[in-house]
Amino acid sequence: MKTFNLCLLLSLAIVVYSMPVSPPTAGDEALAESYLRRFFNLTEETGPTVRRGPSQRSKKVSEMQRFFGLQVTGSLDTETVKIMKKPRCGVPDVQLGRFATFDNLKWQTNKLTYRIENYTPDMSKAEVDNSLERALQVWAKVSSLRFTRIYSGTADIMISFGARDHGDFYPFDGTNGILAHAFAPGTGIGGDAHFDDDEDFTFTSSNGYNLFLVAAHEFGHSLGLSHSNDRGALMYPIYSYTEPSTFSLPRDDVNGIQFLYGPNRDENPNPGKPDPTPPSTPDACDSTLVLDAVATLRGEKMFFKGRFFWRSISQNSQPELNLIKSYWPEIPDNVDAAYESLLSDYVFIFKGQKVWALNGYDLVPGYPKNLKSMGLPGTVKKVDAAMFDEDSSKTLFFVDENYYSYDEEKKRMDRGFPKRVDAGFPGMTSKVTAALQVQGFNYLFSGSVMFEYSVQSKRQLRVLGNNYFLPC
Ligand SMILES: [Ca+2]
Ligand SMILES: [Ca+2]
Ligand SMILES: [Ca+2]
Ligand SMILES: [Zn+2]
Ligand SMILES: [Zn+2]
Repeated sequence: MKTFNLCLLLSLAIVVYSMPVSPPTAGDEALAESYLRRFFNLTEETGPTVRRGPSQRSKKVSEMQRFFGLQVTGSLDTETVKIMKKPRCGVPDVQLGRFATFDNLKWQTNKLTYRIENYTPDMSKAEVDNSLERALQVWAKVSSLRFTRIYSGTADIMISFGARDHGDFYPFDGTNGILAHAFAPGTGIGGDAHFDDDEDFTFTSSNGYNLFLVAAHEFGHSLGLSHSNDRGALMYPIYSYTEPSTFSLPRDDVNGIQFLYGPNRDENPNPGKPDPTPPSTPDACDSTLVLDAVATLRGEKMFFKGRFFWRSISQNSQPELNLIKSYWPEIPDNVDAAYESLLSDYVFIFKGQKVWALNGYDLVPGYPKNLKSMGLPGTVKKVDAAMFDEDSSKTLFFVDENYYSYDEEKKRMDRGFPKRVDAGFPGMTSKVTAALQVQGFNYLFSGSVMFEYSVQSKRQLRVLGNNYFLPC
């Protein structure tokens, strides 16, 4: 056993030397061991006959990195450890891919019963009832499934709150970490959902963990879905907050539940109105993709689209897709514009007449402020795109067919503005939807194409696809 540990240490030391990252601590090592065992089927070291080499762990780290869309290094780097520390569901992630099912394990009926066995002290009983009921309706709305609550006896889906050891072989882990787990369809414990009562569950607030969101995910398991690696899916294993009152089941989950149980054939509850299309996760490979906003952040690039943003650390590595809300619950989805000011070292993000500021990845207190704080006239209700010009230290705001030049130092708009966009960028006659300056070039996005301009000559050089900076 000793020699094995030494081997592992040596191989880690080599990895650490070759990368400018902090080495994993002993705590990270232990966390990784239990995380991979629990969620990626890393086998335990038992006795001298079943000795696993460091390559098995490395394989499991790679598997996990692939699942979460991280750079696949096979070693415990900072990003990987960060994911391991996030609050999540207790069900394993072993199956790769978009919506996945437990080998087609499903209920043989579409009429299911549920029973709430006990309550959490975090919320009123009415709030718990309401959260769980709405969480089941998320699935009923888009499928043939129907749920009936019973108050005694055994239901298909028995729902309970418990802490640590709570009667199955999967004890909870105290505050954070695992929030809940649920069992695939079947008799007895099959279909049941358990919530870790060491968590602080909430009804409407974004503090603690929203019971409706956690439960909607768990019931996905109760109905036969396993984890999805689609960052936008409800069945993604890591918890993230979304406004529950406007929650709409994402496309990947709808596909999953309809694959098992078929669509909802009942009449549309809002006659005249078509059913809302389930929100889908943007695809960097989609050549028709129209980005909301693009900005740099201390050498990284950020591409905003809907509820999401890609974070691109270098042009050679796979960009990482995240939910805006998982980084900044305060910043709205569907932003208008963003830019990095090299003067203040802040990234400004715009939506409507509001502007937020980031210092690195941290929100700057005192924001959101009004657009007027950027020197824009009150007649401007929103900006379409924004860009920082390194040479002049001016910020350009694109509004319809015009653009403004703002002097951040003097805190005022430059004289002679607004100008028509094509006066400053010859040939740019369509609307600018996002803008970015990179190493002497201006990139003006218009819909799904991007125009490259030389900062020096102001000439248009190339027309590029919007994923020129966003490899897929
Ligand atoms: Ca059951
Ligand atoms: Ca926990
Ligand atoms: Ca925009
Ligand atoms: Zn889960
Ligand atoms: Zn349990």
